[in-house]
Amino acid sequence: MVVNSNTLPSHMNTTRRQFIVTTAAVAAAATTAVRSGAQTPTAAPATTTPAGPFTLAPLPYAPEGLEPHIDVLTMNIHHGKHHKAYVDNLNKAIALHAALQKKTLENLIGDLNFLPEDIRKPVQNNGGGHWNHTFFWSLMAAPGKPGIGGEPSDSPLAREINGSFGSVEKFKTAFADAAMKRFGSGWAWLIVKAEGKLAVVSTANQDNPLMQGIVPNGDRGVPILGLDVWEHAYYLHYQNKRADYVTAWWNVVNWNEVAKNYEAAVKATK
Ligand code: MN3
Repeated sequence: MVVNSNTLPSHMNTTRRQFIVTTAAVAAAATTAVRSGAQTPTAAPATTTPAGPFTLAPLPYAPEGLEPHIDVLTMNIHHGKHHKAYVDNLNKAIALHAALQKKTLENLIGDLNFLPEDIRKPVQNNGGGHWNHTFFWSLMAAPGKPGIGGEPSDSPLAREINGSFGSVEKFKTAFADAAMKRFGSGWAWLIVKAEGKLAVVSTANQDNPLMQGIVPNGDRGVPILGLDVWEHAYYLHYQNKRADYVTAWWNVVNWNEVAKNYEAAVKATK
């Protein structure tokens, strides 16, 4: 496994900051995010997989840590095979584009229309896949510690969820509904919209609410919680029972992280 020297929080902090600002400002702010640390590689043949600039960070917990809610085999395949493939294919897509290799991941996926047309779709799918999974791992933790599973403790996040949805229970119902109604593969999200309000949205495939021009403007915002509802995320353990996976997943949600995401996203809207 290739280890990324970037930490998860720095990816995500930068992501939150960048969403709100204009594209030009995003470009200017791009120096501290998920960066291409590598030097411009010599142009590799498109058939080989370049080693960078993007890398797969290790999971922030042991792969068996989310048992029994998410099984170790699923975690190992999901992270080591699926996520790794997104990273490899993203590197491959930009292998012949030295300038793009210096950009942050948020910069690449935030406005895909800036990309050469022939790599737009591969970057959308694989850059989205890399961002979404890096984010997803950070939102979970081994159950049993304060802030993991259950409901968020009293915090600006909990108060805003209560204010926006009526209760945490009602929020969870709305979120699970978005996860269940996503036909085929995709994600359910809790986002902070540009005006600072919470919303539950869903995207197809590896799209996410940061992608302007791809995701309808009404569904755009800074993700603070996201759930992968691709079958690869649950099929080994839950087979066709997506609802059981969604129900079990709440037991490993890291509310401490979601609360941090919320506060940073709100700060970025001001
Ligand atoms: Mn996945």
